Amino acid sequence: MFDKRLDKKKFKEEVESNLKLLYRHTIAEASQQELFQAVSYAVKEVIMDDWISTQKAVKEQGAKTVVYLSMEFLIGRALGNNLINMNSYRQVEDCLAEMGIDLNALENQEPDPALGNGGLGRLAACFLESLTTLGYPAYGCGIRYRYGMFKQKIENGYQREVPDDWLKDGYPFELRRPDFTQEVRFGGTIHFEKDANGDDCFIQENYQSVKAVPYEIPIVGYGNHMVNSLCIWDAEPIVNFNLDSFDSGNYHKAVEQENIAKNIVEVLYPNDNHIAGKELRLKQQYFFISASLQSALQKFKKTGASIFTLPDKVVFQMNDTHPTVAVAELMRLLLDQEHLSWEEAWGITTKCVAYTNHTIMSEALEKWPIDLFERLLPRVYQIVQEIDRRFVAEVRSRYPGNEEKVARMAILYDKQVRMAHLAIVASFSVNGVAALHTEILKNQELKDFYEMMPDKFNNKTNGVTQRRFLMHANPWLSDWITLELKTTEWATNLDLLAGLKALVDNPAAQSDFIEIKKQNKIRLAQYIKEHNGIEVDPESLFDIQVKRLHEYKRQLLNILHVIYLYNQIKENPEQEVQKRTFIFGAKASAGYIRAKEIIKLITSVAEVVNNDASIDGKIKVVFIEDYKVSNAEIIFSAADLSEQISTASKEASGTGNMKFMMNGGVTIGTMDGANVEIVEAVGAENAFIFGLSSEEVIQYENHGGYNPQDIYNSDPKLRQVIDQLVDGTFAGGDREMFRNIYDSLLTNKSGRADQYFILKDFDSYRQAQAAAVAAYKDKSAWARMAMMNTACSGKFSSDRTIEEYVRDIWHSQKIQVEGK
Ligand code: GPQ
Repeated sequence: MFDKRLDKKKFKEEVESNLKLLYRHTIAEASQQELFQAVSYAVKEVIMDDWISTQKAVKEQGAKTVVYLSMEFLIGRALGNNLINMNSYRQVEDCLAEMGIDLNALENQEPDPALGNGGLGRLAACFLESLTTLGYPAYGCGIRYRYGMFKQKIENGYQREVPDDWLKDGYPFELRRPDFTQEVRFGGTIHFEKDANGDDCFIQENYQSVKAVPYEIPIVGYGNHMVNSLCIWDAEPIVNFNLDSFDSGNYHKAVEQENIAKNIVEVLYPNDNHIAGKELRLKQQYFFISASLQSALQKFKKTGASIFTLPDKVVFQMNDTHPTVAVAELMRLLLDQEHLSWEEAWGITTKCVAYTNHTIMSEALEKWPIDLFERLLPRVYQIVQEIDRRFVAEVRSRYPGNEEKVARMAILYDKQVRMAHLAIVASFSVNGVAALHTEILKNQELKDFYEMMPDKFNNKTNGVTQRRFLMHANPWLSDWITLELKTTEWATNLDLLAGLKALVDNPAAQSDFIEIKKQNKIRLAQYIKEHNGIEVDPESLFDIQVKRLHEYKRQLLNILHVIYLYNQIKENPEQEVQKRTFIFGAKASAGYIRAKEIIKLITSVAEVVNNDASIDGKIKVVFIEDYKVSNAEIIFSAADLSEQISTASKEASGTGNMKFMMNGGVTIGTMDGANVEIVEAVGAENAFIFGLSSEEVIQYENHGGYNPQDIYNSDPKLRQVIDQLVDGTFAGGDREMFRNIYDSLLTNKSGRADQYFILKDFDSYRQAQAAAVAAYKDKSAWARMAMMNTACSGKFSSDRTIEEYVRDIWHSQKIQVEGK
């Protein structure tokens, strides 16, 4: 169905005219990048009409708007996905082919806007896409980082971080909106004066301020003409040089302001599930929150409605604790600008804000030193103090004499502001991101809060958009699904994939499925050849772990198991074994030393294994450089086995697990996060589950851990693997290179020995791996398993997740947008 406005002739003319306007070039003269820009502008031209219509419809229909506040939006490339969602991908592909242009090559010209770290940022992007596809008015608010997530280079086996200058050629899909500029103030001193009416009036002096300028990126819904916006804020200095009359004082002030503005949005902190606690990070948080809330209130006030109806018209969903200063900022605006009483302001705020928790990792829970917080945000801090004072009084009256509880629950405690507590106290909804995670929040991490306010707590199991991760990422499988189901409806109703269950025993369907997987493996093998120079065999079992590098995600368990296999193959050279390719992709936070050591271990094992002629290519190890949304799309579709092996209880949900599943990857994993629900959906017989349960892990943790030495001493093959970390086998004879990893597993030099239960779970993992390989031998049985995974993945569409948020939290309504 070609979007009728994307008339071929007109489209071609548009591309040519864009090339002329932007570059004074003809098609023949244009570079690939110029062609990408010209084509993107031509596509944007069409999007614009729907964008305008959507704005109009939202206004006219007065529907409630979801405002998704997030420090991260990992949106990935836009061109291909916009075309998919406009139902025009194939037509534009043909049209460009007629002009001698390869759409796929153009897509590779697009920078991959990496305004996020990993799962949390990607979830926000999937949510915006699903909200739009489902017809709900929504916008995301975030930061227009000058440099997003760094690019990863692997040099000599080590990760090197290279700045991601994603804006260098200009980003065609954004729109600068200077008329919606806001001022954001930091620091200074505050006092109150009486105004003419005798009311307290709040005065801030000697503050620094910056201009927040929004850029909007269109979020295109699938086949419904709806276009929502992602609004990302840039910072600009507030004073302008007046070249005629500046004295040196002004000059310095101007330069200073320029620097403050530049610094704020300079770079995304590359920490995932970990808080660096830097002042600049708090500045970033307040910067985009203050701008977003001021702007939301202005928009609302334009409608002329009473401020007391704000909760009927907007809901602010806080993506983890990063945006939770929103609680106090909304209070500030209602108190100081709208002149409401505390009770009135609190009544409104607590009906407008909701909080999603994404982790139980204690190092990820944000706590700001009070002195820093107060210095940077003096008025906001006063408000937090008052929220805390009232909350603590409430806890005391509910639990008289229980000062331990007060200490555990207070917002301000031990010279720190606990952002999660601020969020929970103010929010009308607190949700976890998978059933198991929410249970752990209720029964462990947030137990006190759950007991005091049980009604706030709810679960919203994550999901992912099938438009990007199936339709765009895996066109072969998508076409086949459409052919078999005789409809494209699954694009917006993923439960329909259940219809494929009828085919899982059909030999013809099985061989189609195998052939599609093979094509995807060949595509990935080509990528690996081009980017890593490693030859991998598409007939081998592709075993893939791609995600951020974190000890709790246990890439270390995976690579230790690879070492174990390597040893077995070397010891038994005659034995027939399944050919396997172990593929990793992971960025480590720049300051996370252990994570970087694990990358070096993986690349070092790869070096040895891949170059050992004696094992005859039976196993290969590949570390894919610079794992990001764009290459993720070709990775998920190529997996036979999906590694989801976090220490049980640690992975809140995981979303990569869902992307693999949709594409027919079979999970090898622990009963953690959403794996639990994946297994429930697909059946335990169609996954390989191993390891401690979350209860067992928590039990051990509550009793100081366990003793890995016992396992080391009783399992000689595992001991051999661990010893190889310090005998130079994978380090060119260097016995120290992996000493820290070795120590972390066996001693408690730096914290608990084997904190992530790698030795404890090793044997069970080894067995699960062996079972997977045995199952893979039977091609037909494996195809059945893989097909069952696709067929049962309906639940993991972010459309389902969004409908649940709407039903239980947001209570917003769909709107209709008339296409032009
Ligand atoms: N997650 Cl707190 C991140 O990606 N970054 C973070 O800073 C925090 C959480 C992830 C979490 O680890 C995954 O289990 C989830 O699937 C994901 O958020 C989305 O909820």
